[in-house]
Formats: sequence, structure tokens, C-alpha cells
Amino acid sequence: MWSRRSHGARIAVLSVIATLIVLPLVIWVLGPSMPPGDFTTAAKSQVFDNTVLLVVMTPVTMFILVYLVYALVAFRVPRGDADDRDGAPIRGHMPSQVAWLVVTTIAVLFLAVFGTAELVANHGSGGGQGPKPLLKPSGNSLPVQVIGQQWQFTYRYPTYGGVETAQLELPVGQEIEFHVTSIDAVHSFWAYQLGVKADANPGVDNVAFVKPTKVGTFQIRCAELCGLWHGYMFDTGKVVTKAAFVSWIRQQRILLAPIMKYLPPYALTYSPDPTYRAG
Ligand SMILES: [Cu+2]
Repeated sequence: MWSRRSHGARIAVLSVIATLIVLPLVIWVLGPSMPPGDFTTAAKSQVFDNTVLLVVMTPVTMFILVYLVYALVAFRVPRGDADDRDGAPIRGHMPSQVAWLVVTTIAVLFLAVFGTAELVANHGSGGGQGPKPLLKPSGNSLPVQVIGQQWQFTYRYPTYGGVETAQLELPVGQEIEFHVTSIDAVHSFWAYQLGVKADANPGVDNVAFVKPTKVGTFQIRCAELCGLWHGYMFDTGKVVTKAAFVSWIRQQRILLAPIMKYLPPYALTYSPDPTYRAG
């Protein structure tokens, strides 16, 4: 029989070989197909982050799989072993304890530092930062308010007269500053391909930054169970050229001008009359 030491060495060598085979597939095949795609700077950085997580997981996963297969083959009870003896205990086995502590400590500390650095570098990575965002992109950003309500999202553009639209359109190549809020229950504004997910709380102005880099459509969903028709709260948004955006918003302002007088003035949060919804 092999000694315990040679079992350890074999498992280590097989794990390294398996990792070297799988790692390129993870980085160049699986990684680029990770969600949420390459529609915005935030989405791209999330794909990168997901790939890094996979890379960190790969050696651990390969070790577990190699160990499983190795144990099935090498530690099998010999046929006719009437005693049904247990394996030798490894309590107090210093090398495996040290390896366990070192590997998990390095992985956790690396991910903590990496995650923080990514969050800072990508201005919050498309997540809501609350009313006073610490991580702001440089240059001008276009403010777009997202208002969650049972059961749809509407959008206000304060730089275009505070017009409130039922569709979301964004100009490509422009840094967007979403101001996400709600006028009733807690919702969550999830624009999947934009890489944006921000809670919509009544009375809170939740700011999230994103810069669309491609023209096209994206899915919007409410990601917080918000009542009976929560599942109905989906929508398709559009990223368009700057010229198309300017003409669209001009049209919206003309179209919606007659109802502007019924809207409250643009504000970061709204407090509707409670009796209005209570009936
Ligand atoms: Cu909702």
C-alpha cells in the first residue's frame, strides 16, 4: 500500500494538473460568457469580477473533485474485507491544517481587497450608494430618476424639464446618474444588461452610476417582492445615439406637456398623500 505521504503528494499533483487544464477554459471560454455582458462599463467590470471569482474557485473545486475520485479509487474497501475497518484518523495532521488555514486566509483576504478595489474603481459597480455617493465618476453625468411604484417604474429627467416617462431611454457614451426611489413599497431597480441593481425605497434617494457603451435594448425588472403584481414589473429600456436621445426626449416633452401640471415638482424623494393609495 502507498503511504499517507504519497497519497497526499499524488492528490496535490493531480489537483495541480487538473487546475492547469481547466484554468484556460475558465478564463477564455467560460469567463467571457458570464453575466451580465458588455453593455456598460459596470457590466464589463462585473464580468471581469465574476471571472476572477471563478479563477479563485477553480483550484479549490479541482482539489475537491480530484480528492473525490482518488478516494473512490484508492481508499476503496478491499473485496472480502469482513472487518469493514475505518480509515486511519488524521486528527492533528499539521500539514493539512496549515494548508487549510493558509489557503482560505489568502483567498478571503485577496477577495476582500480585490472586491473593495473594484467597487472604488468602477464608482460603485452599478450598485446603489445611497443619497450621498462616495464613489463618483469624473465629468458630467446625466441625472435620471427612477420611481418605483406598484407596479411599474417611471423615469424623470430633471435636466429636461422634469418630464416623467414610462419608457427608459439613455444616450450612449454618457455617464448616467440614476436616482432610484419609490412612492410606495420597497422595490429594486434591476437593469440586467446595464449591470445596475439598486433598491428603490420610499423617502430615499439611492444613487447609482453607469455608462452605457453600446446601442441596443436592455431588460428592466423589479428585484424585490413588492406586492401582487411584482412579476408584472418588467420593461425594456433602450440605449440610443445622442442625437436619437435628444429628439426622443424633445418628443416626450411635447407629448407629455398637458399632464405636467398634475405632477409634483421634481424632487429627490416624494411623499404621496397616504389616503390617495389607501382609497
Ligand atoms: Cu416592485
